[in-house]
Amino acid sequence: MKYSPEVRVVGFRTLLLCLVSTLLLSSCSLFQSVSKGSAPNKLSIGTGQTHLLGHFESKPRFSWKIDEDSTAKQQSAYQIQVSDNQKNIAQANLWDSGKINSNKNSWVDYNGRPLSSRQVVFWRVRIWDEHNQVSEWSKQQRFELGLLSNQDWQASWIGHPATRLSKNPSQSLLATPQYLRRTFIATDKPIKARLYVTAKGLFKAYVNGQEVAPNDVMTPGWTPYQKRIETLTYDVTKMLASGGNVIAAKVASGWYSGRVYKFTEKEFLKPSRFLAQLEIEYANGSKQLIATDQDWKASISGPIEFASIYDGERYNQNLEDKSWHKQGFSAENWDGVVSEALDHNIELSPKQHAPIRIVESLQAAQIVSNQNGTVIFDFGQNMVGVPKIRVPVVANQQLRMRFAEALHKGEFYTDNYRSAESTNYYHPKQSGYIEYQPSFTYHGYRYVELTGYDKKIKPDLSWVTALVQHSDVEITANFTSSAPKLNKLAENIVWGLRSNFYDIPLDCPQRDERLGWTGDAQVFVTPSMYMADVYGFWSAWLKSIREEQGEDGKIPLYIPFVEWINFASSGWGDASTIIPWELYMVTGDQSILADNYQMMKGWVNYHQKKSKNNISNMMTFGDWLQPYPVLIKEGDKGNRGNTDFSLIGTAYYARSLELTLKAAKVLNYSHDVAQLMTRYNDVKKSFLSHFFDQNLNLKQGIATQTTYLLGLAYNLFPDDKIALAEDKLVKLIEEADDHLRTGFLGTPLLASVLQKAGRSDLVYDLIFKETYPSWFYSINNGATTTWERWNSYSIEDGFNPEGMNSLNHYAYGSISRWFYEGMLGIKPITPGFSHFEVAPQFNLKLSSASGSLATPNGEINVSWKVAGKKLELKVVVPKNTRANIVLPELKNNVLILNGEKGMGTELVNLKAGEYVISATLFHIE
Ligand code: RAM
Repeated sequence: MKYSPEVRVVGFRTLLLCLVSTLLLSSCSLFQSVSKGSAPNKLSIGTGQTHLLGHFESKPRFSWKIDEDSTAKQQSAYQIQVSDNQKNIAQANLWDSGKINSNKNSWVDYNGRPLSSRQVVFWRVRIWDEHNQVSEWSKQQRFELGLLSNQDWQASWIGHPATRLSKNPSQSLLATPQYLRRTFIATDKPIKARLYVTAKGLFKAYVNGQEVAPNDVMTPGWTPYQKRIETLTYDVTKMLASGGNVIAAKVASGWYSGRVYKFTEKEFLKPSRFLAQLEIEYANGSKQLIATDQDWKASISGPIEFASIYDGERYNQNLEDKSWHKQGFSAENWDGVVSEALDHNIELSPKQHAPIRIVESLQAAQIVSNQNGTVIFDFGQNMVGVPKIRVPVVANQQLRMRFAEALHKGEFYTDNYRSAESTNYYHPKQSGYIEYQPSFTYHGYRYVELTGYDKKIKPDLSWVTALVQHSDVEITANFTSSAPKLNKLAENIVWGLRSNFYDIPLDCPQRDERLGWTGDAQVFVTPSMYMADVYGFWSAWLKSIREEQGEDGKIPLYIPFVEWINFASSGWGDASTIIPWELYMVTGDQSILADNYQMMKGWVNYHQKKSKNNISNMMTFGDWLQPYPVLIKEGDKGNRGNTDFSLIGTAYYARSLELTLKAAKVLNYSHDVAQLMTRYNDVKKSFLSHFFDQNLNLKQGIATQTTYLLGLAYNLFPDDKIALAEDKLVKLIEEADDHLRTGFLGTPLLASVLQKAGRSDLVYDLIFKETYPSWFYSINNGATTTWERWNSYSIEDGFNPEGMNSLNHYAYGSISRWFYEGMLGIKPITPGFSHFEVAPQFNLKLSSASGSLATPNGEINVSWKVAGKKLELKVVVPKNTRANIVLPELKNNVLILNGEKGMGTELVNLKAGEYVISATLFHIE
């Protein structure tokens, strides 16, 4: 379908539409007097942090935005002042950047006196607009650094001297959780108190019986613990009293020494350790330090008898003493602790991104069955977190909580949890109502089943609330359209994001896996950036990847690495080049390239080691879970698809070289540029000659959609062969009755390749396909998240019999990238969207679409409607950016600008403002 629009600009909020070619650009500025503009706002530091306690950088990066109501459209200069004195910020005793002529408004490096641990810092910024008019100063932003190095710690790791082991509900023995406490006297009411805290394992900290951070869960999160453990900083000033105080914690093994895939028994037995440093300041200037040391008491006889990430928790009310963390409790029966010195080679550093938090609570939607003392609650949404229950129980009658993502003919379907028990037990001491929410486990579920409650009382929806947990990132996704099923898909994809952004990017949140699989991550990074504020999340995980990279450049399959599958895979390890580059394109932050450049180089060298004459023989998971695989060997499940493994490896080798080359260019590493360029061209040439004949037929093996997708998406075909490759791809799609035949690697490439080939209509066809394999197929079969397999479940045939069958995998959610880049048409021209394109792909399947994309400069908004032959498009261009609007066949049309006729071939370099464009669609094909 094509449109021939007559374009008419009918209105806009902020003055003019610069409807001209680049030549006319200079006449496009606004000849209006600009009064002192309002101050810049939305200040943030680091990778966008606005939570400013315990910051991790000694050299912070500063970002801000131009106020939306300001008359300024562009920034021409900025000035930053940094001080340790709020009242005297004008003196900027730490740093005054002076006036810097630049439109840069994010990720500006601090360049002043070195900052140190605990330091309290104030900063502000002002800007000059396009007419050199200076703004007011922004409000000051205060931030405080965490403990930046191991030297800042006087505390020791502590824990119970003995290890008690328990099993139920897991098949594995695990060290039981520990309870720790210490009393101390505060000489006065503090004016400031900070708790710096972490664990080898998981912790929940308390001051005087009060939970320090009730919504923070599973802290400190998951890093390569043998290299680095993150620490958290909390303000506990108000929790402390003059006189006697208690600081306490409960700790469990978590990812540190709990069951993670198949840790060896030996590692299960390693008990957790706790580290805390409470630093108190008094009005008279004196200070007090309470650190974890020999003076603490410990118990392994608390109510949480068992806790495992995969298997659940066991809680025994008989062992509960509600005052264990308060004053007045006698810890006489508790034991002394062992204390262990800090490890020289394990870095302690402040957490780089928001912890996992309870972000929402959901009410149960319905009770789906209630038979023989077993009741099943349906939350209507597959999700991740823990339940909070308030349930009537009978003394000494165990209450059991099970979880499921789906029901199968009314039955609880838990097969796909594999060996993860995901079951909680509560042993009540007395009859009556109990309240409970697990502390050290999490579940991926939609349904909760309770057994063992007081049968005399009729189950009630209020018994169970779902506490939704994920890394506390802001979800910005707001794509919507005239097609309800498409909107449902968009919603499901966001739930996939919410479910799997669990301190690290997980493949799935429910079975005995839940690992940071690199392949899944590289296909979802960009869409996730369009849907949520996840830059800090990704850049923190990249640090973990760097730490896990082998000396030979090898990138493990999942990060953090635990001993299970110990090799590298093409398409997976390439996360190390793809993610930094994609993040750079979305944010414009060069430091993400600088930080990861050595890793990128290491990985392309590893590719080289795994290649002969530029042709890869690296292992690969292939086009994982491609539908309709042709089974070649007996017993083969076809999980790796039919795209030639060596072709995949070589394509990724070339892609990683290309991205490393691009990074070297941005970073001005000219020596590397020359070398990488030669290697890249060589691999490209080999790719073509080794795998394809003159007519782009494969020399051997099966030609798949992904074969041509890889070549096209990664620019591996020469210009004069692109059209031919596109034809071959389209033919393969047509042969599949306009269905995709792609797995994890091919699927994310479909939309952009087809759009480039001028076949956005085919992208729409694929997205709107109702039959297997397609996205809507899952929705037709009741999906509320994205599935691991195109056919994980069908109403007709039930569950896919394969054990590997997650109903909450984000990988196929990669299509959401095209909701933003295709349907709305928003793509960066320059990194960070300071210059971007809006080229919406219209199609009869949609009469409207709208949404926004958050960029470092503010939100880009696009919405369009098509009614009959009338198109109405609205675009909001954020301050300090420029947009090109690309409409089909625009050059044939007379344009009307501000009521006046104007000629233009393109809508280019449009400045900040709101643009409303009407067009007539002459003919629709
Ligand atoms: C599965 C994971 C993941 C995938 C690997 C190859 O077990 O769930 O999604 O990347 O295998």
